[in-house]
Amino acid sequence: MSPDPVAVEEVVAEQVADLCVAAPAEGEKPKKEKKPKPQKEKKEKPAQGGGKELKKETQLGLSTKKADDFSKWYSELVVASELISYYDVSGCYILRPWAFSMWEVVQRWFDDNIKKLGVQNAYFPMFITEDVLNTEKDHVEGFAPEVAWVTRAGNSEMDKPIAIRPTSETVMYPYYAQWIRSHRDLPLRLNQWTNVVRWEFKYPTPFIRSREFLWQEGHTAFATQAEADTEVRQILDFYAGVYQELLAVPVTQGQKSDKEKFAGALYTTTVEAFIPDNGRGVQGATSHCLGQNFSKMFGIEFETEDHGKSHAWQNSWGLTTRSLGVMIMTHGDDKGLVLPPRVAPKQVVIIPIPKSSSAPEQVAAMFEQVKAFKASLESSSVRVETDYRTNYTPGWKYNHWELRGVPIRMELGPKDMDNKTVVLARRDTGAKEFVPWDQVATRVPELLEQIQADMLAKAKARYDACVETVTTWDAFMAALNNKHMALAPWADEEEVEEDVKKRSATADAMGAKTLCIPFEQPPLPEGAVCFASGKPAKNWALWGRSY
Ligand code: 87F
Repeated sequence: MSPDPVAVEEVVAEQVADLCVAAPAEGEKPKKEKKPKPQKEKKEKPAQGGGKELKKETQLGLSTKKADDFSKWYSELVVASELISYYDVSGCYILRPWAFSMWEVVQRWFDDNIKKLGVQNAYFPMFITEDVLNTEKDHVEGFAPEVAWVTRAGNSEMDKPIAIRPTSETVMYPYYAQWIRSHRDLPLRLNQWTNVVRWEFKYPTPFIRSREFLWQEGHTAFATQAEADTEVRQILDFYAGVYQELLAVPVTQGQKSDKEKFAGALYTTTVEAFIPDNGRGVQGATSHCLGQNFSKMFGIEFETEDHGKSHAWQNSWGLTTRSLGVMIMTHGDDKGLVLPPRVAPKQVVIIPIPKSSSAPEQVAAMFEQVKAFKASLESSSVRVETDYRTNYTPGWKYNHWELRGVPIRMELGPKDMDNKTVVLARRDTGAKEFVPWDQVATRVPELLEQIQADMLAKAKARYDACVETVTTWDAFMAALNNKHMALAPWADEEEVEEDVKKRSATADAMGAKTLCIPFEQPPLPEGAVCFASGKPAKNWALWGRSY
């Protein structure tokens, strides 16, 4: 049963109000954690039938436009579309079935692909002793403030506090050291699908930054660097595939600067997305080559074919539920979610529209026809929802399914029954077409593919329009303040990056960072100089304000 739209509205308004109180100015770090208020979520009352619906109809949907207040629009959207419920631990969110089933699509796709590479799934515990966590002290140091600890069981303080995994290098690698003895034990390629906890103090945003999140983390070990290097890029291609092929979100693939790479890694590769509406870059997923850094720390050593000793070459790579947030932000509009067909939990919603004057046999025939379409589409693996509810008007139902982002709405009214046609309405463009019954089974899958392709193309055009090629500081600042990214020649120096971050911060906007050094580099002109330091440029870097 769907919730009463009025009740939902009230809850949304309350939750958004809660959020807004705590919201710092854009780019500003909150000083102190706000103590979460106990949740006051109201019972979602089932809808009452009858004449009240028309009045309620006007209240369904979002009260904020994407262009007017992006972050308010987003907070409202994720709740109203039933993806998320807020929780009384600040920075934690409930993923409702509409969100979780999209995560399952991402999981299935990625899981199938890594298994083809020979990666196996496993599960390691979520608790880490202090001693083990400190094995990689140097790399954890910067992250230490985000590690959450269990210090008490029942009423007794624990002898030694136990950390909750923020990532699992230290959990897994002591066992890699035990399991890897000979070159015959390599490669070792494990992945786990888990939750992790990072007690961040930056302002939380559903999906994008939460204190507990879901991810996969892959941890692999090889005999040679060449094998490790190859895998880093294969995995990064899969990440680009998740974003572009499933979520219809364009990304740039590249390498992180030394300042932005994972401190424990030899190098870090990344897929970078961008939210045009607030001008923020967002790291989509990272694939690291750890080199021999961790194998040396954890003693992951093997006997080589010629009876020598060598430390293993390792990679680690992770993709989180943040990916869903990027997709929601990219495609959503003032009516709600716009879901790319490949991840949409339901790809088509069929809505029969009987007239109040229709005879019972006519209604029955119409409902039978809806059932037949559902069966036929499901037999070609289309995910179908049907909405037979009689206590809502067609308009209310259209709004409801638009809010939830279903890619195609199929309408079947009395005239369509006479003409043996249906109406197909696209969520992404609003375009409608009449389709004869005998063509529905072929037209719907074709249209879904079209929508998928069009959504990516549209997002790609917007993304590309947000990349400004600049060579001077002034042009760089103009690009940033225009909510764009800047592709700029630079000297690839950490000090310069720090300096740029400071200098590009303004009263109401944070400083810019390198998002990545794109793998696809335009030619660097002879004598090109760094836009920020004037020193000889080494490459083109993509810069932006970012999450
Ligand atoms: C937070 C607290 C403690 C990120 C942290 O990117 C440690 C860490 O090591 C930490 N936040 N990281 C880096 C994670 C590196 C790497 N781990 C496997 C990934 C992908 C999956």
